[in-house]
Amino acid sequence: MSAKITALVLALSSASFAHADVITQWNFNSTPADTSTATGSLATSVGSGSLSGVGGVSLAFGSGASNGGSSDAVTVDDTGLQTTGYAAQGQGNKLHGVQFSVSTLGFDHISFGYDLRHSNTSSRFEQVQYSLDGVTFTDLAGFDGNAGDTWFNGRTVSLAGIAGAANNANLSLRVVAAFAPGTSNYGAASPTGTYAGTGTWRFDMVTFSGTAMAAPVPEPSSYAIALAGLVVAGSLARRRKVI
Ligand SMILES: [Ca+2]
Ligand SMILES: [Ca+2]
Repeated sequence: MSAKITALVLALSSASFAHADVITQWNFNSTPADTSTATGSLATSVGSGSLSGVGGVSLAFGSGASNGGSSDAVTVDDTGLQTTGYAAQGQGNKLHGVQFSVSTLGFDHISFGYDLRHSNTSSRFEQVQYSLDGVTFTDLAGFDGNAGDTWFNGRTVSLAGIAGAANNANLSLRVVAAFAPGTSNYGAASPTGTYAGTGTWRFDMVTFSGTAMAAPVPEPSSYAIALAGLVVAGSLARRRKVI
């Protein structure tokens, strides 16, 4: 195989193994860093997007490093998004939490991830929901935060199988407090705790990832023509050497 053909084959191979890119991320840290984890930023740290409390949940800041810490690599002034003001026991199932909205234009194989610290009295169960239009939300995955004052890092859900999540100008994900499965009540994160709407969830490293959509791929017949052309060129070159 000539060097030209080898190069072309390698180029075609690498195109089909594109890696995931971070589309948007929030690390909630102050920019520039200051001396207080009680101050932070709601602005994205990578890409663009917006966030908001859902169902009257209030937003503030708290340490991203306490209680074992989030996955944030920052060691000085690591802040998380502190949330509280959740529903009273037995009320508002899946209606209180935080919403994150981004554009995934130009990306497919979308995934969503976050770190979450549950306080002792916060809801043990999280429901992740998605919306393709910012209006109608659908359950996607649930998680169990079965310990209080504890970070659960690397929560990840894939939207690769959700038609319309890719290349979407208005994709929204919500993480909301959910009743314990099969019941009409919230569970407390701490096995010895009692749920209260004043409990807190603290987010960090909220991340949308995806794979950059390739430019239109040439038809296989185009590859064949290109390869044939190189083979002919290669054989002509060899003939000239023989002569
Ligand atoms: Ca700060
Ligand atoms: Ca942080």
